[in-house]
Parts: sequence; C-alpha cells; structure tokens
Amino acid sequence: MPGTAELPVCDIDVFSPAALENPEELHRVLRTAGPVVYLSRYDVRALARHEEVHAALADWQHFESGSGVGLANFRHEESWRPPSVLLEADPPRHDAPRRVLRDILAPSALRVLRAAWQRAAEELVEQVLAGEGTFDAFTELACAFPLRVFPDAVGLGPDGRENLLPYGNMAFNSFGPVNDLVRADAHRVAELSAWVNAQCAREALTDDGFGARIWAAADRGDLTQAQAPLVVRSLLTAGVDTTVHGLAACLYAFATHPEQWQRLRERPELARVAFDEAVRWQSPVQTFFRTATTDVTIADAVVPEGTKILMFLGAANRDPGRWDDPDRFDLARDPSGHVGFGMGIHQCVGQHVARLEAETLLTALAARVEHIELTATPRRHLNNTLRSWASLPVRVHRTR
Ligand code: OVM
Repeated sequence: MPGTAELPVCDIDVFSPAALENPEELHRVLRTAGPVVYLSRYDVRALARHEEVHAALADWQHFESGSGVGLANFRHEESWRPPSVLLEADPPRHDAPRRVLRDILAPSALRVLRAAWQRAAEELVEQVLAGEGTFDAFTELACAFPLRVFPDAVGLGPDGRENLLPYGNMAFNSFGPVNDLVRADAHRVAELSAWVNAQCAREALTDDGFGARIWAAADRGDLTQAQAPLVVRSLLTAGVDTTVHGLAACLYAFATHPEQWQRLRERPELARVAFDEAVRWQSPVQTFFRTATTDVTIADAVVPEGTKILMFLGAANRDPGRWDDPDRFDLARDPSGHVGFGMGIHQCVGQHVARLEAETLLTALAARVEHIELTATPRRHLNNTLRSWASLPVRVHRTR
C-alpha cells in the first residue's frame, strides 16, 4: 500500500470478537501508536485520539459521508439498502432532511411528551420493583422503556415491534466488515427490511407522531415524497438500539459506581449529566467511517482521496490527552465535548429524545431505589458498531 510507509501499522482485527468484547485495550494501543494508524487488515487509516476524531467529524468538506459511513465504499459497492438521506448524505442533499428532522425532534417539540414518558417510567419502575428486587436491568429496563415510549411517539402500529431491535442490530453490524456477526443475520435481511420499509409509509403511521410530521413536511414541500419514507426509516434504524444501549450504559455505570448513584439520588437534576457521562464512558456507538474527498493531511499523514478513515469515538471519549482520569464514571466532570453523539453537521439529531428517555427513567429510579448492585457478571452482546449488552443482572433495594 503506497503512502503508508511512515505510518504506525496495526494488524489487529478491530472487529474481532475479542476486540469488540474488550475494546479498551485496543483503544489504548491505537491512541499510543500515533495520531493516524494504518489498519493493515482492512486497508484503512484509523483515528483514536480526541483531537483528530473531533476534527475529522467536524470536517465534512474533506471527509464525506455519502460514500457510506461503514467499511463498504459506496463508490465501488452497493449498500444492502438504499442509502440513508441523513447519515449517508452530504450537503446540499443532506440539509433538507436534516432540517426537517431537527425541528421535529427539537427540545421544544418534545416538551409535550415529557409528562407521559415520566408516567411510563414510573409505571415501569413500579412494575419491576413489585418482584423480588432481582431482575435483568438490560431487558426489564433498558430494552423495555424505549420500546414502551418511542414506537408510540413515532406513530407505529401495534404489530411487529419485536422487529425493531433485530433490524437496528443488523444495521449497526452492517457498518463493519462482512464477518460472522453480519453472516448470522443474513437470512433475516429481506424479512426485516420489508417490515421496516412497510412501517415508513404514510398509511402505516398514526396521524399524530414523528412519522406523520415527516410526511407533513413532504406535503409542505420541505422534503420530496421519495425522501419522507427514508427519513422515517432513519428514526426506526437509529432510534431504538442506540437508546437501549445508552440506557444500559447508565444502569451499568450506576451498578458499578454506588457512590455516583448516591450523588444522583441527592441531586436528581444530575440525570442529564449522568446520561452524557455514561455516553462518554461507554460510547454506545463505537465507530464510524468517513471517506476522504481529496488527499487530506492529518498530523503529517496523507489520507488519499477516496479512501476510508475509521474514527474510534469510544477511544476519543477516553483519551487521557483530553480527559482527566478518563476511565472514571464521574458525575462531577463536565462531559461536554465527548464525541459519543458525533460532532458537526451529522451530530445525533435524536439526542434530545435519548436525553428525555434517560432523564425520565433515571429520575423514576432514583426516587424509588436506594441501591443497585450486580448479582452476576453482566454479559455483552457483540455488534460491529454498538457497545451493547445481552444481560445486566441486578438486585435493587427499594426506598423505604
Ligand atoms: C439512518 C441512521 C442514522 C444514524 C445512525 C444509523 C444505523 C442510521 O439515517 O438510517 O445507524
């Protein structure tokens, strides 16, 4: 490979089960090796330090998304589905869908949901507390809560909602290489895609949800009729697994940091900071790729035009050059500037939805639970992009 001679080389399979199970060690290796590291196994350049990841995310002019934000280069290979008009698009085509969704998911537009989501969180927490006090916080809280509130907010019908998590899992796997994780779901691509695509039609959606508001934007001419179902599809792709594993990150953090849980109980208004700190600390979305639009120099290394860079959000979020004691989950720090939601024009448009879910669930829990502890080793679920969970067995002590 020409142009890689002076670069530090890493031959680790960064999408191997071992690396996905325990990314922290890999992240240290990559950050230490240099600002740009050549991954020989995938023939891409990797960024793992906060400064370079942040800069690349912000530089959409030199690092485009339209060639795909996974390993596959859409200039040479076709995607498994029509590209996202948000995630996999660049200005100017990206801008209209972004504006429409930004307004629909703006904090001011979400205010009407807060009371109902607070009630749903209280009901769910009461329900899990009605048992023995031991349960799986991943399935019973982190999965259950988003599935109770988000599909209704989008305006989905009642049937087939069990497809949402498998579809998201598949979509986030698809950003990586075609490895065993991708092959394991290959037989479901057609079925899951057909269900999701069917839910994006105007007729499939209630007339008062995010989905209906997307179609209303198309009626106003703010989107084309062809873009509208794809924007709905973005909600269904990016809106469920991300929040599930983001909430799981919070619950895992508190179960392993009891003193931080006490701090939250004393000051429940820290729920929002807690969520951002958990997103920094775990980085539910670990990686995204970009493609260089020209030869781009990063820290004296040239990224040739048309080639991919792999940005390690999780490594940047624990870069000791940016964060004090980065491996500590700490509600006293200011986690702003983390890249767990990305940065720049593609920064997570749904982050206010995620924050509202986290705030309502954590507040309901903090008012009712004195103590959370793990009762067994939590289990990860492996995904090429998501830092995800299979199980978080906990015991909680109810407030008397
Ligand atoms: C999308 C999308 C946006 C963000 C993340 C993502 C699967 C998908 O627009 O479909 O991950």
